Amino acid sequence: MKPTQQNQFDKTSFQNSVKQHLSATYATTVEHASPQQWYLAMGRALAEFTTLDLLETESDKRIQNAKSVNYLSLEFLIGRLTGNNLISMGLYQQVAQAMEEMGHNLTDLLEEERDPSLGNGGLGRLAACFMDSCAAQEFPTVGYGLHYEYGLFKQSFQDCHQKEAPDAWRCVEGYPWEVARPELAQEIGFYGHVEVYQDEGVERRRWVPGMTVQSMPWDLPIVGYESDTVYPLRLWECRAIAPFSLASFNNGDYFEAQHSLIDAGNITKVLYPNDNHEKGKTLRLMQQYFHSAASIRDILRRHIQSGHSLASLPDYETIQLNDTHPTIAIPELMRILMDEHLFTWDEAWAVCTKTFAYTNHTLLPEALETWSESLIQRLLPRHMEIIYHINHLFLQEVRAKWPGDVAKQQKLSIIQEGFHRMVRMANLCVVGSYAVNGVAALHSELVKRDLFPEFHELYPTRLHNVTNGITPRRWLKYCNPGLSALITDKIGSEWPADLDQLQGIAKFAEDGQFQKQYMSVKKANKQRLADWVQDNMGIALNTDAIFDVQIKRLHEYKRQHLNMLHILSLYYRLLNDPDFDMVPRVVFFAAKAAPGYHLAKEIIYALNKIAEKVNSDPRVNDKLKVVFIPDYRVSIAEIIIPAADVSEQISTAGKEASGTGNMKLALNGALTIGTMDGANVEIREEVGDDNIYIFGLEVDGVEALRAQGYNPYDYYHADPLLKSSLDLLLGDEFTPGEPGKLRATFDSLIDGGDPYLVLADFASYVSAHEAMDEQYRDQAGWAKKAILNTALVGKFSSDRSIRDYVNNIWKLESVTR
Ligand code: 26W
Repeated sequence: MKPTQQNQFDKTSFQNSVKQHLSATYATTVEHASPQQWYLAMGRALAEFTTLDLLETESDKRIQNAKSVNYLSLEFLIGRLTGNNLISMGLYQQVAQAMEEMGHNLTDLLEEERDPSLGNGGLGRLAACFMDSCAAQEFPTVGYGLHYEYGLFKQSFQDCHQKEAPDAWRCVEGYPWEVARPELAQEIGFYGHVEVYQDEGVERRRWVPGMTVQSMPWDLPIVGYESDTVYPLRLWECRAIAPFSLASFNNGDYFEAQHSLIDAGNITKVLYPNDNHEKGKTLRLMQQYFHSAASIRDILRRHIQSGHSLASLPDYETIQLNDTHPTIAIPELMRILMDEHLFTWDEAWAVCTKTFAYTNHTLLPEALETWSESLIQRLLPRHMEIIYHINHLFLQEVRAKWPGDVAKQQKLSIIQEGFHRMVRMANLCVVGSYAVNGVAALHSELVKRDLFPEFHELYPTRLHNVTNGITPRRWLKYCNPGLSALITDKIGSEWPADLDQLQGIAKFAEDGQFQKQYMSVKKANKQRLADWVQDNMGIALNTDAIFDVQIKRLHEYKRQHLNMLHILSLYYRLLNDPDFDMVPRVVFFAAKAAPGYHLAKEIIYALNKIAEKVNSDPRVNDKLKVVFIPDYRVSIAEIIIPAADVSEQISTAGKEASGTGNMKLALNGALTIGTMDGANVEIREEVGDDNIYIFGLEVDGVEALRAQGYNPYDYYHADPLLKSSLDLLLGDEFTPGEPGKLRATFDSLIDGGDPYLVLADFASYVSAHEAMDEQYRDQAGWAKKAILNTALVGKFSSDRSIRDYVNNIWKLESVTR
């Protein structure tokens, strides 16, 4: 299907609209406008199309009468929208031409856009890929998130240390793609108390909040690929209800009067930068409730305005909870149905448990959310009552299933007993949802086996798997135009909407001519990255080297420090073993560390220090370079991924729920070096054992080693290369005159007990790298493997993930426009 925009696009009126925005919106002229203003005006002119389609989609009766999914997520890491939307609208060439005629290069203008970095990492990026796939396949969807004033912090390096700076992603002129929807604003309460009253002989309860704020929605258009469907990503901004209390204003107490304004403004001020680690801060719970309450009200408003009864909610709406962050939506829906719409408990519970579904994204204990009972009690007193009652009824079920088993009740209870009683959000989610899923086959098995085994016994059909995916529009067609053109040349242009078609290039994997074309695209992408590094970091790179890439949040379980040890081992061998021969290699990192995560920041510091020394050491003879690219974000991933030869997916087995960078890199022809963890397991299934480099302990090996008592010293003393590599961290090799400045990593691995088994996997990791080095010397053989990676990872299109959700969980139909 072709977009109407493409057929109706009128170049002259588009150019006029851009000029109109230059003058009317940005108060400048064609002669004086900066590139930034040209980009903004172009964005506004394009957004006129998408806003119209958004409103049309919204008022389409067929959509109102169909079942929709509401994707609730505290994070949507959408990346730049302009280039991607142009591709979806089918207008890329035409707009490039139109802008060229006005004297502007489209590629340069697209560089003017700031990344809206409204997410931390995997979970937020997944939400963005899922929105794209819902729109592409026209499954009715609304995404609900928060309109943070500051997204994830900007990272820079000062003396090799991470420095954080606020990221005001919208800039003063505003973001051209967003449209305010003040008519959909609502009031959201906090604090206060619960009133009990009699209503015709029935005892009822109502919450009287002590503070109310306003939720103001901003819609971003999610444009369906080559369709006219545009769904909203609705982001809530928190505002004060009235600018200030008139009474105190008239008292002359102007600053007191603005107090509420200051408080309310705080709620959506900034995205919390913790990934996989919860901190239990009050403002974070306020964000979560604000997000849930605004979204639930909006869902109910749409439902009622479409003429449906509240009891029929599950027939028209399903609510997907992206991890436990929006869990409070469950008691909120209960509260509204009972207290405002006079449902009985059983009626309300029947609606809730047919409406909510929950995705688990992590098994790490420190990431599982618990909130203090006393905090919820204070902030949301009515919700706490409802949670108690949910738990009371649930524990009756537990007692019926396991009579007399007190330990079971304690383990499963939504309330964790103890000095400070805590509410376990994951337990509340499992009890209140009709479906719970993990994000890769292995992860979902571990969810059943280790995280929720009793829930699985109690509700045997509730737990599912939906393996994650990535949108091929952004992560191949848009970011890798060279490879896209080569693929289209061989198999036609339908593959971005049906990624399994990539199998069609497998038959060219051994075709010498195709291999050369494929590798020359890779080379050009490596040059593009090398140019970026030269321009932005002043490091010269050799594009004949292996480009070895690890890009993801900095976390011990992801083991950037295992990669560091490998680098140290190469450096050691280059300096000490005259016979050591290696293919030149550039190791790239990009990663942000949570500002409070001390060891993660020490690892960044060490990698930067090592890079500084290695890159300028004439003794390594340009065989080894280390490049830590600052401020990792979607737009830099779009440059790194197409240029990668090697993809590092080296988490401790059982720790990475899925990973999605692994999929993007494989799709773009990087060979994975990885553990049997997350989706790596399924990537191996798809590409075959010959085309992936698997190393290290598997989940059962990890467990066995821990059970027998793991001692990192044994490995340190038994493996001379490991010892030599680690010892480099103790001296002043990388910090001249200041020995020991890099010892934090050493200490955590040796005295700290090496909680992620880095030392145990070192030898096997080094051998896997040696095998890759050997393979790279045979370029034809390497090309074959790379081509097969591209050809065989069609399964990891997020279109497939969304179809799995639709068929197995959401049960809804697409509505084509
Ligand atoms: C409350 C603190 C907090 C913040 C974020 C806890 C947990 C999270 C996220 C769930 C962490 C996250 O992004 N998990 C990642 O989700 C991806 C998408 O499913 C997976 O591919 C990654 O393996 C997983 O780490």
